[in-house]
Amino acid sequence: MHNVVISGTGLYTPPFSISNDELVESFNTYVRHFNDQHAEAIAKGEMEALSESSSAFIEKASGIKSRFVVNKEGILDPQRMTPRIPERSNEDWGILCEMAVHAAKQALERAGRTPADIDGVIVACSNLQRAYPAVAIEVQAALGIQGFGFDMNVACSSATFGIQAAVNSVQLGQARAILMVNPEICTGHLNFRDRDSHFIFGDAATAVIVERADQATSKHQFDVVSTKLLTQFSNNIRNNFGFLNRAAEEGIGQRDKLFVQEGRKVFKDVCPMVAELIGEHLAQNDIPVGDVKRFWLHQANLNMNLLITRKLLGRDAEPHEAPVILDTYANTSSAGSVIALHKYQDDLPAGSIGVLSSFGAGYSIGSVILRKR
Ligand code: CO8
Repeated sequence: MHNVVISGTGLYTPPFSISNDELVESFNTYVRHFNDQHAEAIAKGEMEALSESSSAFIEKASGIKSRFVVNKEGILDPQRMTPRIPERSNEDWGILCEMAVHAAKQALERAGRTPADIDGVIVACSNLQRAYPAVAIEVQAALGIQGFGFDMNVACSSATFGIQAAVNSVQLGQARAILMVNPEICTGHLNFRDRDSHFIFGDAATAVIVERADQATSKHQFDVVSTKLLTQFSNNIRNNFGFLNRAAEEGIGQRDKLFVQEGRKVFKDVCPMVAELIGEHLAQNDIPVGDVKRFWLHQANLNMNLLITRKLLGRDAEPHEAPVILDTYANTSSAGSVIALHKYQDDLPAGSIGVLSSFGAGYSIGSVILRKR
């Protein structure tokens, strides 16, 4: 078995940002229009009036101030409220592939590697663009990487599960190095007409190079000390979109063909599960929680992260102990914790222990213990 390191990370941030105020203005225009259109039915009590959204609520409930998106005008158009992403010819690289390649190039550069050094590609994300061919194989072709590629989806935990799959391949000698990428266009799955969730997600892509420790030369290395994963079935975060929709004439509406959740239940269920899993994982590796210099947590909700670190540390975490990126990126699903890792790692001294952790639909939870080299 080979020892394994993460030798480089990369990030692609889309060019457009939407503030809470912009998003709320578009949502409230839609609400006013809807209520005007249905005024009679609402007055008769046959229909419920829609309520407006508010920037103050969004920031207080989630910590989110803005989000990056691949298309802004389609989302903010109250007549549309969906990103406008034109279909591309099969001869052109797809948009997920393009985002993945941007992030991958930065990760390769930080790892001091070229595509010739990589033996496999894993695309791990929530928001896969099509059934097949695998986006990973497209990324492989776009970068000129030999070997194999496959896609996997474990919702928000796709990156930590992808890292474990990459680590296993390198440990076993099946690959010298793996590129693990997380291109997420969460806005494609988001119902911007749903007041409870219209503010939650943004778009981004991240990349991680996982390679043999004895061959790594990068200045940005972390030993992968251990990985631990957990899944437990829940319907509290769900999206029923899929190819079988067209085979079910009875249909049960469109709402559940986009992201839906019971946010309160998710919050209550997931926080204790995450704290327990990370605590157990550290104990199994004889690492006192107090020795952890950084928690790169999944970036869904600031209050969740504050609660999880408080449960773990027995006190409030200092901002540098659990860096926040969701204020400007919102929830970018699997990319979130990797964005935090990418942006907040260079200041750590050699020997520092950090934990990368994701949590989300499934439920699915991942913990990756890293030691700076
Ligand atoms: N503006 C103003 N008021 C609002 C709004 C709004 N936009 N929305 C709700 N309210 C009101 C409600 O009506 C309610 O009013 P009342 O008290 O009078 O009934 C009040 O505010 C409180 O509402 P909630 O209880 O819903 O609010 P919470 O405090 O629970 O906050 C959150 C809502 C922010 C959603 C919170 O519950 C949360 O973050 N939960 C955890 C969610 C989470 O982490 N989910 C992870 C999902 S991501 C994942 O796994 C990946 C899936 C794949 C990606 C798909 C891409 C799209």
